[in-house]
Amino acid sequence: MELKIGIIGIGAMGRDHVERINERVNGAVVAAISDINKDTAIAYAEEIGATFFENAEDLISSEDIDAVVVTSWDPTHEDYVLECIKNNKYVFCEKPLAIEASGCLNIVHAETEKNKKFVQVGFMRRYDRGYEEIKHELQTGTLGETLLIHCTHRNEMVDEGYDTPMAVENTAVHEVDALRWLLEEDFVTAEVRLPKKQTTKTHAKLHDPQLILLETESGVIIDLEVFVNCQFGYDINCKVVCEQGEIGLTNPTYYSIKTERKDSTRVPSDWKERFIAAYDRELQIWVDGVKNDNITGPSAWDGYMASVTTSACSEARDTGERKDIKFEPKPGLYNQKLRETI
Ligand code: ISE
Repeated sequence: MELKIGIIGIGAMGRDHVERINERVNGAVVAAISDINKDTAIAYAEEIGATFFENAEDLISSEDIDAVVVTSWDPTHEDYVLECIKNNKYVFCEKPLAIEASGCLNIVHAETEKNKKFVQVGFMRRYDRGYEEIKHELQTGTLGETLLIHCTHRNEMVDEGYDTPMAVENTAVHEVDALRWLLEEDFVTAEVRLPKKQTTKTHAKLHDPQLILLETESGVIIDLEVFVNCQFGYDINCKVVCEQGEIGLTNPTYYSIKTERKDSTRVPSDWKERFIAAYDRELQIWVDGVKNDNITGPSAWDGYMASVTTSACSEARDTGERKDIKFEPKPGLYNQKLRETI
């Protein structure tokens, strides 16, 4: 049986997922779309052979739609996800799950009331082969205790609409989730340093770069450089320092060019290129999970924890102080075992 998926929001990420589902994911098809830009959406629906719904709520409740993907404007995520839960429909929602942690909590409560997980959040790094290998290595424990983690999250450049808080909420949020998942523990404190020296390539509303420091429950300290106008490409690094060695992410690459006494490999242009395989696996595993009535990816609780942590980072940045990260008790529904890696 082919899973009939409805997608709300057909901007760049929405179209990327349409292509992915229709061309690379097995067992699913995009059967419907909805978007506030009606004319563009109607034309696009025709092009891909999907039904256009003017009203996203009608798409969600339609009997012809088995599951929903939300890639609309961030402030609309919470309502659409709640609507899906109300209609007992599985929903894959791009980050952020909601604008505020309280919104994520509304979703957590809606799920706990039904005692079922309907929501998966689009934290694709959990499906990246490199992160999976690191997690696997950590689980074997052969390198001893984890002590420190050094990360960089660099984007080639961002537009003038991108401001200082977005570097945390939109960008660093990926490390926040990936590292919680890697270490299987939560963060307890957050600190943000805004270096006096900034890149001349930054914009009026953006402090670039920023340095985030997080500490976990067991005492692992993470330093994360967020540098979103680094100019040379999309550069994601993660080095886990253990008692007896270091485990590091490498950029996936299949060739190098040697010329003029230089040996070079490509730096990806953006996250869609860098994490293409992770996005594909993420949606394939989600589709399989929906069909088996058991989704195992990043949950609404993970969306909430990411939001609580990034809010603490924002507060730390604005006050210049180290902030404690406080969160609600975790409902039992979210204690179910996560997907095994690799
Ligand atoms: C973007 O929204 C993403 O999700 C990317 O993964 C991240 O690297 C980028 O900084 C964000 O703006």
